[in-house]
Amino acid sequence: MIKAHDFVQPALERGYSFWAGVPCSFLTPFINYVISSPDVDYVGAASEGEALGVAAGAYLAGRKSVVICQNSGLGNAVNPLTSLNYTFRIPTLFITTHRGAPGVRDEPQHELMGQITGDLLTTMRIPWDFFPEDPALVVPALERAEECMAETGRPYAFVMRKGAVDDYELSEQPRHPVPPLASPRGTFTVAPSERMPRIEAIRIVRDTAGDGAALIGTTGKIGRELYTLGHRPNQFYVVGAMGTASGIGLGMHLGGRGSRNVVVLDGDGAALMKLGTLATIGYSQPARFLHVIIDNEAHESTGGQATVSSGIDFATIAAGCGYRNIWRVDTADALEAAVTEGMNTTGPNLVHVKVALGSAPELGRPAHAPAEVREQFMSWFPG
Ligand SMILES: Cc1ncc(C[n+]2csc(CCOP(=O)(O)OP(=O)(O)O)c2C)c(N)n1
Repeated sequence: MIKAHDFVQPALERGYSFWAGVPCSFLTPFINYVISSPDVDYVGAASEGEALGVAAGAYLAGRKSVVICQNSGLGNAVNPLTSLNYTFRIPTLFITTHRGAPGVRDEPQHELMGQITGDLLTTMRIPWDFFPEDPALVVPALERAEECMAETGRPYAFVMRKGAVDDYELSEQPRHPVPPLASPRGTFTVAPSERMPRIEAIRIVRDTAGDGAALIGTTGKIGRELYTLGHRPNQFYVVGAMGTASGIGLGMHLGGRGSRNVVVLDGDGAALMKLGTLATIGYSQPARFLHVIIDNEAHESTGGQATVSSGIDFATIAAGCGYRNIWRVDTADALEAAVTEGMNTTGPNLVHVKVALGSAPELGRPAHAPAEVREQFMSWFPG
């Protein structure tokens, strides 16, 4: 058994100061220490997939990051691990517990995942080892993890067994101030058949944001249309890991300590897939964060199948989550005005823009390889 600080302090000395995760009872002493440590920026995520998005965003802003979770959450993490971390070569240090370990009495819901945890990591080509349980083994274990991640540019995992870390009392957790409930501005006035094309909305956001703001385009044709309008190093296309664009934007803002405006171009389908992230954003209060939900009421990228968004008021949801300024728009002028104000007033802010169903003709895919996009973005982002 080790004490939490036996691991966290040497990790901090190596620069791992940005952590995100979801608790597990096996993690309690460890996570309590992490949350209580003044030197750690910790984001309590709504899901493990979101935690990986947030940690990836922090990495893009130049921070070494760690995700901690239960192995049940490994299921929630598979998509970002395989199509965000792997694809872009984002080396997050991943610590998962080992509920249901063979031979250890545990609850039935952990039985299968307990048996396959190591195999699942290996299948995802994530090198891993058991979390060190002797203080003398911590630094060598961290060195091995760092060597691996430097070599592959991809995650490395530690699997934490029951009782690996000694008890640590949870200190009082600071609560972020809750802003007054925002009143969304604007209403939708244009008939669905008359709405602007999605690429027109993206063009307005891109032009208004300029090249001084980080622009994150979600999975599918939003990212592809953003690329088609012209690649710039401040643009990052989340080609996989649908739903994580907003978490990536949050991690980027927090990791970069608000040094840049961050603008997320989300889809209605993607926003719905990780709706919990709106709560994490509202709680975290990133001041220079603008979330634009480009709503065509469909999964247009996969053929136009309806989402439930025609009956969803994202503006009210955002207000309830703690966003500060919120607009509903469906005209070009109103979108430009909302983005301009949204980037110049303390956030988190949200623009819900309704657009027509359809795509730009002959839409290409990013010709830049994901790792190249990531490298360019990181060179652009101020260190
Ligand atoms: C986890 C995951 N599920 C499903 C998909 C397939 N997929 C790619 S884009 C997309 C639709 C995205 O819809 P939305 O966010 O509303 O954007 P739109 O295409 O309408 O602009 C889907 C379902 C995926 N890439 N990843």
